[in-house]
Amino acid sequence: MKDSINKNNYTYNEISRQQDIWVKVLESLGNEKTEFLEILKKYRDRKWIFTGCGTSYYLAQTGSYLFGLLTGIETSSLPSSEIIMFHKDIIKNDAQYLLVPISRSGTSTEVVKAVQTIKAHFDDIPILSVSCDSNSAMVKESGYKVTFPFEKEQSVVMTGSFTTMLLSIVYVASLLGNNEAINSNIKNIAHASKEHMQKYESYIKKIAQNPEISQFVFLGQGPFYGIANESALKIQEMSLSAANSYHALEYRHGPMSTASENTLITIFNSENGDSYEKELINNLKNLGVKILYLRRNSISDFTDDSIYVVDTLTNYSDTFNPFIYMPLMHLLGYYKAVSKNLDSDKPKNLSAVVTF
Ligand code: F1P
Repeated sequence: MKDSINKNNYTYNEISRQQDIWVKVLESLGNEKTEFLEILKKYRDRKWIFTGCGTSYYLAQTGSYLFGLLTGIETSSLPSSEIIMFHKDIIKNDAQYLLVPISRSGTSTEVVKAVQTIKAHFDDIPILSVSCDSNSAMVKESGYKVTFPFEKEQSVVMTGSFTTMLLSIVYVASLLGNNEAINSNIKNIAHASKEHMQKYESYIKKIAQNPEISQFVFLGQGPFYGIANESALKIQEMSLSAANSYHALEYRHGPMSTASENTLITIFNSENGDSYEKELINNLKNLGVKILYLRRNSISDFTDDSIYVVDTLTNYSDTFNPFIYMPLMHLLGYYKAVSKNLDSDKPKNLSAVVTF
């Protein structure tokens, strides 16, 4: 599938290599299993607040959701700036919380300041950093860490780092339940995701090349809300296109007034969402928009030739489909940029780390 443009593009290479990295990262995290389990057991009665900026904030949204689902631990997610500015309103009693700052670089200003703010104002909030850089300022300020060997991403836009850090969170969470099905899905997810990405790459490329599409909307509920937000950010960063994201049914309450025949609406199927999504799709079709439906293959009895459909090759639950859906959204952003003659390695007005 690689053509010469792709081969020389950091972003494309980092999208393509992501599943291979997951395998190595899981191996490395496996060596720290006992330490992770100790942290989980010690702090399981606290509320774990996941935080980050940009992509890492959207990762906090999906990561906290899945972490809560797998462990039963109470979780929430916040942009790091909220912690800097509103920590006094957020933290009621410090002994009841644990902070999980997330950052590819570990140096984004707000996430580092959020960690410092928590340390300065509260005596008893443990910090468990998640990062692709174990030597970063954020990690050094934290008592605990989830880090792994990671060949630094050269691109400004975060792609493989998002899914890799998400998988590290799911892995750590899985240790508490030690559920056989979950453990086996963790082992298989890299292979399944790669196969899926390769199968659908040309399909996604074709959609991205449709010149009629200039506005993007991403709809997801539950763990897919963070995935919808991250997908919108990828399209904005890479292809400089207008993009928004919502909880799926929220789109009907106002935002759909902006829909047109130039809008592509991507819907991320969830186990709890099936019946609502079918109705939503029928509703949206009346607006004349284009629709891309990423869905579990177990509901493929619902056929509709007037929309784009991607069926998963495997029957994963909502915990694992983020790893199946997200790489395709990376490719959508990448190929939309290519079709607009933009270099996704050099996004406008952006740098790999935002500091101020
Ligand atoms: C987060 C971030 C990205 C964004 C941009 C700059 O960095 O804001 O979300 O896409 O490339 O960096 P980090 O804190 O995860 O390193």
